[in-house]
Formats: sequence, C-alpha cells, structure tokens
Amino acid sequence: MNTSGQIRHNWTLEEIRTIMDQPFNDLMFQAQSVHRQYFNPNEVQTSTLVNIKSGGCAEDCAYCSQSARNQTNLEKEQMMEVQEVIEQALVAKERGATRLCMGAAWRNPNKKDFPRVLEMVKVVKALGLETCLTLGMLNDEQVKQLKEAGLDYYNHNLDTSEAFYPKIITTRNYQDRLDTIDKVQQAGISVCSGGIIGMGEQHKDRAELLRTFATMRMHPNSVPINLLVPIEGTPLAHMKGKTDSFEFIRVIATARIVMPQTYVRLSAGRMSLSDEAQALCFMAGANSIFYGDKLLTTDNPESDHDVQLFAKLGIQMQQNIKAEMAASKMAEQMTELTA
Ligand code: SAM
Ligand code: DTB
Ligand code: SF4
Repeated sequence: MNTSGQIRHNWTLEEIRTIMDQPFNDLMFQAQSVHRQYFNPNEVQTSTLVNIKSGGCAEDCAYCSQSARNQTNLEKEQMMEVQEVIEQALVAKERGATRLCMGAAWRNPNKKDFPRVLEMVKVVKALGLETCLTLGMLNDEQVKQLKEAGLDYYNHNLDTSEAFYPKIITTRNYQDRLDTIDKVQQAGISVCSGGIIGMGEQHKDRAELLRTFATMRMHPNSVPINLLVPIEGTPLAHMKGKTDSFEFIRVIATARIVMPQTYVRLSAGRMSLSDEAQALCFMAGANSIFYGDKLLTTDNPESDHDVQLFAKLGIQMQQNIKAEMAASKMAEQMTELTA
C-alpha cells in the first residue's frame, strides 16, 4: 500500500476512488501514516466563526439558511459593528481559538461595506488572532486591499463536483468560484476551500471534488469538510440523516492522503456526529475544527464539550504563536515603559 505522503498535483479520479474505496481499516492506516509525516497527530487547530452580516443573500444555495430565496425564519440583519467583532474575538481568544473566521451572507462585498471589513481584519489581527474572511466573490481590487489589510485566509468553498453544482446553486457557476480562489492564491492569501457531504450527490461527486482540490497548482491550505446541516425551509431540509458517517470519514481520510500538507477541517454537522465518530475523523487526519457554540446560523458543540473530548483523546489545541509573540512584545514594551 502506498503511504508515501508525496505531494502530488496530478491525481486522477480513478486513483482517488481507489483510495476512498479500500477497506476502512486500510484507509484509516494510510491516512494516519501520511498525517504523521507532516503534522503532530495529537494537535488540532481551532477557528471561531462570527457572522458579520446575516441573511438576505442574493444567491440561491439550496443548503443555506441565509439565502433570500429560502423560506427560513432567519432575520436579515445589518452588518455588525467593529466593536462587536472585537468583543467576540476576545471571547474566542480567551477560549483558546487561534483564528477568527468572519462570514457575510453576500454574493460579493459592496463598496459601502468593504472599508468596515478591512477595519475588522486590522483590529482582529491586532488582538493576535489569525484572520479569515468569507464574503463571496471578490474582484482584483478587493483582493489587493484585503492583502494590504493583512488578511491571512480567505474561505471560498466549491461545495461539490462541477457536474452536481447546478443542482445546488444556479445563481453562479463553478468557474466563478475557481476564479476567486485563483485571485486569492495569486495575491498570497492562504485559501480555505472545501465542500459539503450529504446534499444528494453521489460517491463519485465526492471523489471529483477532492480531485479538483488535489490537482490545483497549490493545494488549499485548509479544506473544510462539512456534513450538511439540513435546515427547515431550504430545498435540502429533507436530507436529514441521509449520510452514513463512515462515508463522511472516508472523505476526510482521502482528503488527508491526497493533500498531505493541508489542514483538513472537520466543519459543519458535528452536532449530528457522536464523539466516537469525531474521534475517527481525527484519526482519519482531520486536524482543525470550528470551535465555539455557534457556526454561522446553526449550533455547534459547546466549547466545554470540545475541551472535554480533546482531554479524553489527549489532543492539544494548537497554540497561537503569533498571539504569544504579541503578548510577549507587549510585556517587553511595558517593561521598557516602566523602567
Ligand atoms: N456567502 C459566502 C459564500 O457563500 O462563500 C460565505 C458564507 S457561506 C454560509 C460559507 C459556506 O458555509 C458555504 O460555502 C457552505 O459550504 C457552508 N454551509 C452553509 N450552509 C450550510 C449547511 N446548512 N450545512 C453545511 N454547510 C453549510
Ligand atoms: C465552512 O466550510 N463551513 C463554515 C465556514 N466554512 C464559513 C460555515 C458552516 C455553516 C453551517 C450552517 C450555518 O450555521 O448557517
Ligand atoms: Fe449566500 Fe453564501 Fe448562503 Fe450561498 S452559502 S446563500 S452565497 S450566504
């Protein structure tokens, strides 16, 4: 069995399907062997989500509570004030998250709101957290300004295979997504891009999604694997309990094997996975999570529960080196001032 962990960009669909379909124990062994070549197997990175602009989105994503086209009970809200983001960032940092991921229910950011987003990036960075944004499609000028503001990561999911995509979203196409990812990568901002399992796609669509990421010139730095959270009032509400957790774990393990240096993020849907299933996800090579009691509009396991689960598994939360450096720098300055 090939456990080489070589970084490749020429994976074929056949190869990926062969990896994903091997006996479960062989797959887990291969994923864990590759994982250990690049990462500490007992460390997980944690990001906290903040919904900086909730609801009323112009896109028609069939899974999403925030699309104006879906009849969910979500209130459309104004964009959050910078002060509130600071408050939430401080809570996230206090709980041990290393990154704040700020999401907006936009097709793309508009001119009026964009300066406030840039301000948010600067203040969150100054607090010693890594910054991530997910705002929809971006133009060249916006990417440039985000880079100048110091943005670390941009999340822009492909969600599923190109073939299945039109069954889920009709207001944009796959190439639009790829173009934004490319712009972000070219500007030197790290890309976070992943997908959703359980929307009615087939096994081969999952393999094809992984092939798309694994054949990019640069693999995304982070690949979130979401398990669909079926939401009342969306066209996918009926998909409740339709996905086998072993299939979900197989996708995680395969992502780990074909993108050995990528952070594979166990993302939405953890509320419907047992602790044991989540432990298998970590064994399969997932090494980051969304941490905090809420995702964007739906529930996530309580942070205390995650802390207890990590303790049971002997998993450490990755420390924020930047935050520590910022704190020690601040301490140095204080000493200089008081000397
Ligand atoms: N509007 C921006 C966009 O679409 O890129 C950013 C926010 S959007 C909510 C971020 C991602 O969350 C989506 O791309 C999708 O993968 C994921 N997501 C949204 N609703 C979900 C659900 N019900 N279950 C699982 N994942 C979901
Ligand atoms: C990602 O892949 N999943 C996160 C984050 N990136 C932005 C969002 C999950 C949202 C789940 C549904 C909700 O809370 O509305
Ligand atoms: Fe809008 Fe993003 Fe939700 Fe699609 S996933 S409806 S783009 S907020």
